Amino acid sequence: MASPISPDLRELLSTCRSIYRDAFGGSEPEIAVSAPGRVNLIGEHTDYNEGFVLPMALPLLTVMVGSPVEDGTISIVTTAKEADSPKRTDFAAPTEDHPLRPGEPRWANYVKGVIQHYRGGPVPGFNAVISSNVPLGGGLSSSASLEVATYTFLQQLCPDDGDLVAKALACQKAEHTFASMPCGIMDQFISVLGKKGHALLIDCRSLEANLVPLTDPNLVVMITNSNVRHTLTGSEYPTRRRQCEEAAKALGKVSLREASMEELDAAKALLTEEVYQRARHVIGEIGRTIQAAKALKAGDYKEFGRLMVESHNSLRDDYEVSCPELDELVAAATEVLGVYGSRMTGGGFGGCTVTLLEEGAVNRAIQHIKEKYSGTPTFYITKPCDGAAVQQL
Ligand code: GAF
Repeated sequence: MASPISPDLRELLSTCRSIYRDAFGGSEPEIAVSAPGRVNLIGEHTDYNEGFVLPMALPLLTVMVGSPVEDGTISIVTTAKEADSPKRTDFAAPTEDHPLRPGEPRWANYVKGVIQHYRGGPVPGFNAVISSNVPLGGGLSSSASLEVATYTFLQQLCPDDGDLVAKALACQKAEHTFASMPCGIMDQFISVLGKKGHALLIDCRSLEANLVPLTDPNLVVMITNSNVRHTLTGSEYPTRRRQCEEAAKALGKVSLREASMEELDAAKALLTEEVYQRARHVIGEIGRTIQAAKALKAGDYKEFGRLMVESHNSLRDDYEVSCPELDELVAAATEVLGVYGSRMTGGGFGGCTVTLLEEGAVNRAIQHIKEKYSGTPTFYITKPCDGAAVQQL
């Protein structure tokens, strides 16, 4: 039986349809797909070190509707307010001789990258409209949800072999090559493979995932958007990645996943203090993520919350990817009775925190955070959802 369509999804679909009619001569789209954003509960900056992560897919979605066309042109319209202009772009479907390349408008690069790296195909011309309620640049994977929505749309146009892990990898490659962001695999993986009622413990080395149930009605995952985004993200992420590779190399390891804290300490003299600290975060965080998944499975929310706070402190002090606003939000959340733990989530330098708390503490926590935070926060009370899906029009 099909699950009931959520009000948000209904709204996104109806926005897309009406814009589609306006943009494409009154015709109706034939295909509709959606792909979720994500929140990472723990395991930050571990994915590109072949470590573990524990994200869940969110009920925040990117929707894409459209139809194939005969003339080999791809025409896409976005409704994103924050997107650079123009909001419509037209280009020829790629061929071997004329591959797609990144360019302007920038928002379209995520779509073009996925078309270029699509594993089915050749991709024919098509018209499409995209709309999303994943906050852009909020650390909830708006880009991965756009990439995965695009890939899922292409699967309807010209099917690939249906390999879901390969799908996530192709979307990651699109982000590397068309958005110049050397991200790990977490965001694309969870947007493809998310499961309702579960977080996923993903082993980013083997790309295997274990389901961790999150169905206790007394337990709430609350996201708080700081509504700030510092411009450092773009340059600092590749630097962190390089520092991790440098540390692994000095330790004689393929990745920091292979290294223990004892090995790191023994090699301290070979590393700068900064690189040592980066590696200490990653090695500690990989261990914490495994422990946290065990705690969650056992219903030990206090232990899970303790590990969340430890993770935040390590991201703040050793990895240096937090910012005063995120620190304020975490400090305020952890002062509230009934809150198990809180931490920054995603790449950092702004965006969101994630807080685990008792159902009965939600109003109290929102009130307290609003009073304490120097900015204007936005709150999302969320449940784990399924990954990308084809939708009925
Ligand atoms: C961003 C990246 F895209 C992910 O791959 C991951 O590294 C995350 O930052 C930090 O955990 O979302």
